[in-house]
Amino acid sequence: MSQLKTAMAILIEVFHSYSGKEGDKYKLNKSELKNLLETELEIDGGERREIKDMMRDLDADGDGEVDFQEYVTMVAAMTMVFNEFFQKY
Ligand SMILES: [Ca+2]
Ligand SMILES: [Ca+2]
Repeated sequence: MSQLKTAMAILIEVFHSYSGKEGDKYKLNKSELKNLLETELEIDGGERREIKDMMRDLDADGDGEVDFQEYVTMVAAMTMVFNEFFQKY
């Protein structure tokens, strides 16, 4: 598989490995989101309010959970930040 296709497959796989743990299989609830952020992005979710703020930012349709589209939007936004970082240094 090409590199970009592999990256996409991993994005999908990571989402489902967290979203399928509780409740709606295709959405991340607060604790699933916390697990994903802490494990995959090494964001410290220790502070409860931060996760709550993050959920509110990510939850574009306001249903209280993060669906695949909202997750991809987050990953794309973070990828752009990384890209700027690499261009600077
Ligand atoms: Ca879920
Ligand atoms: Ca949502």
